[in-house]
Amino acid sequence: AEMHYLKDYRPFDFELKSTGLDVSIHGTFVDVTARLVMERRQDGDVQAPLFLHGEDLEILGIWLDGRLLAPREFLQDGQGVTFFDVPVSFELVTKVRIFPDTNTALEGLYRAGSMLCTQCEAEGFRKITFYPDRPDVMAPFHVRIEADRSLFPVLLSNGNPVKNETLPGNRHAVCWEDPFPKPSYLFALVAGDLACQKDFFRTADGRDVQLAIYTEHENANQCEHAMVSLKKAMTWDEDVFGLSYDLDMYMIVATNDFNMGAMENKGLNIFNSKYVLARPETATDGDFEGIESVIAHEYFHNWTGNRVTVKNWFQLSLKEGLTVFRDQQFTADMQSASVKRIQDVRSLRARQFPEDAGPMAHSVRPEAYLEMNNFYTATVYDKGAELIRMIHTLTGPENFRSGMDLYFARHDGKAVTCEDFVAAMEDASGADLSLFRLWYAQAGTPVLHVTTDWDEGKGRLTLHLRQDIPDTPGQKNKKPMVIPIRTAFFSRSGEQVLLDYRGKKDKEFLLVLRSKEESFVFDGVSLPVVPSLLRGFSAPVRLRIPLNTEELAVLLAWDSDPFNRWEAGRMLVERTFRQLVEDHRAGRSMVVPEDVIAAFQAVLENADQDPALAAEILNMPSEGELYHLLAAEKIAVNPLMVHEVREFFLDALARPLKTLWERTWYACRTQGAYVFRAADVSKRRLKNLSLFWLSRFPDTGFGWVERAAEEASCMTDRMAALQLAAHFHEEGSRRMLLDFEREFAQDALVMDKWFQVQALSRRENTLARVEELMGHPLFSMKNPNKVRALIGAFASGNPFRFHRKDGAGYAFLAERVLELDGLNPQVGSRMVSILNAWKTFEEPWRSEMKKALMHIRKKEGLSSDIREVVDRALA
Ligand code: BAL
Ligand code: ZN
Repeated sequence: AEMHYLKDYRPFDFELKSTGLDVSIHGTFVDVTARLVMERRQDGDVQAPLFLHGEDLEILGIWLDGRLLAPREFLQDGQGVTFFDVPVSFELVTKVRIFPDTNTALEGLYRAGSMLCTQCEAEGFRKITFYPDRPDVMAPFHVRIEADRSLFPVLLSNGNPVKNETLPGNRHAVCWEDPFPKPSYLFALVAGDLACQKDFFRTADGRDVQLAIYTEHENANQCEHAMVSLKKAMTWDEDVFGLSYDLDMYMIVATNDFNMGAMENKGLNIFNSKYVLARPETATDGDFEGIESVIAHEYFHNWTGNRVTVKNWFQLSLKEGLTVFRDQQFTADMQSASVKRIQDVRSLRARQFPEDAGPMAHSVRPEAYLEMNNFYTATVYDKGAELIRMIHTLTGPENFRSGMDLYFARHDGKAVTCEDFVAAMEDASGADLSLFRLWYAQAGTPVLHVTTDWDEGKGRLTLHLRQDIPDTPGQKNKKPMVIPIRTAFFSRSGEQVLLDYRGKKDKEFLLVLRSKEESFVFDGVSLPVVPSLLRGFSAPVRLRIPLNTEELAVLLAWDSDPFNRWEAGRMLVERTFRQLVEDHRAGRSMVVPEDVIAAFQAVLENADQDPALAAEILNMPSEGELYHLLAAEKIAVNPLMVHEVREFFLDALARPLKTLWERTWYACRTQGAYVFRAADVSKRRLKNLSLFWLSRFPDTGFGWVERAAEEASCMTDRMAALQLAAHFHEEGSRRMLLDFEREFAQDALVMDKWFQVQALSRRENTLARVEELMGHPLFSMKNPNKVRALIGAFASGNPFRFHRKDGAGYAFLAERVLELDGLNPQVGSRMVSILNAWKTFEEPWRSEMKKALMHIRKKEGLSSDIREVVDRALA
């Protein structure tokens, strides 16, 4: 593999008129015949040879306009095949053999249990056949699949089925036609013995679309929630964006062996079964939420991604940022909008901010990549969605909708760029987004510094704003960006006050910082006010504003923006934590101030007003989140110290609230059968948060956990109790885990939870237990869900036990990464990225992490996926 640069982009010199595939499935191999009708583009290089990508393909024959080519008439290497002499218009037929059974990378065509399925994004199609495997080459597909009828009764591909054939020797074939031209990354094929749940959806213009969810037979009864979610998503996209589905069929296939969450192949989504299968006895509220949002995300791609696709992979955020924004809006409408926003920002800070501050930092539209699979990142997805959200804020909802309409009117059926999207938004809204474009090009999280100046005599308040954008690898001395800042002010008694800004009285303002520094002047400020800035997290920046405990308590209690209430709570905790860290380092005794405790006590006392929000506010930062907080302030992380200080803080906060937590636990018990609905979900969340706090008391804690476990009647409550037991009680958890294992040994997804709970245990012997669990008959390094549940959860979800001072956690991870390098480099690359933050740690952690990275780098023939990450981490 070699580096790819955005600046080197060139259009393809040929036009692909149509693609015909004939896929013949046999015992241990599959033969793929591709028929490509092509024409040299007159506006291209008329001398250019024809290059087709192709990897790990055994050539059975190549025909040009019906003539079998001799091997000297083309040149094959590890990347593909080159033809130096092709006519202006021609038909090229290639026949290759591939081996899905030995494909452990789960890219291209591979075996997943008893079925065969594909994953082509980004560059997997080249492992199926020779092809111009780039997203700007689009063609209508005609696909014929032939296989044994007993082993593979179901044969699926994109579009509509047009023909069935019965063949000798118990074989059969199905032909599929996809009339919408598409790039190869959206191709899909599934063959297997699958159960199907059917339904239909009537579009706004009265067409009936057949809906089908395919699973293995034993999971046939677990698709109802996915189906309901799909219909909700289809309705929402019509209501909110005027977008209807286009084909006659929409199919989803669930598989246990999948690298990602799901894949939006045209008309035939393939899903990690984690995002399809659910029933109350086996799935948690989080699982139900995840299914609803991923089903919607993949469905929304049909317009943002498939109908309008990307010109090259540097533009990935064009479809991903936009589609994440759309699925966030959808979830906000279906569930609690404020909880959704809080959780998304929390995850942005936990995953994207560190990425933006680390060795893999890249802009939302990256400039270069070695391995494209490494750029399916929090930056491209989640920061990308924040960029769309800022455009939405800057233009307003109506203009945003007009911009979307214009975007589809201009670009339907085409492969375009992020720039095309911004231009459509600009043209439809009249807004000037020229400076805004820097967000696509500049990496790094801007820091927004705010100071206030109150002239009591004049009744004038001035906000001084300044932005700093940190240097990132390959990018220095950045230009100021456009930062939309939703702003309001509160009196000390919690009223949102009316102020004058540029001659206009209002209660909320959209301030837009466009230069390095700017001051904003408000009049009519006769009494002291507390500023509430960046409401709803209106820009992905780090806000630095000196508010004291009293001011933060006002916002925590009274801010009319629920996000900023939560944010005030966070600021309060972070300030307290930093003070405790200083005390700890100076050898002073630590004290949590009374007024901090009182502020959170007030939230808990009023929790019934908005249980969902209270549960978010009272859910304290994890150790991992506190590492990021310190790293952002250039304080080297000492995991032992963070643990000790956080535990001290939690104890200090738990003690005075004990009876309140008990009362809350009782008050949040839901009656009757499990229903996945927002009101119940938030009650369960607050109840299980109560249990967390109660479980911390050494004398009574396990009693509470046992009691909660006994009366748990859904998986959400069971898992909450099991996790706490696994943290705090060796004997008790052993028994509960054994029972759980016996009950669910047959259910792969539930067993993922069982592995994960143990990997997350805060008990001292967790690393040894994780190593032991690798030998469990149900664990497999070949299954990405299992790797994530055990190794991923331990290394990224259990920082206290992973970041051992002796480096044993790192050495363990390095061995797993080397193992994955040979099996599944994509998953291996995700695992090794956990070490990217090594420079933010104190000694000896820092050196131990570096040692693990160097050990990995020593391996010869390291995959490009893992090599790219390790090289950048050590650069
Ligand atoms: N396109 C890869 C999976 C997704 O983002 O939907
Ligand atoms: Zn996506």
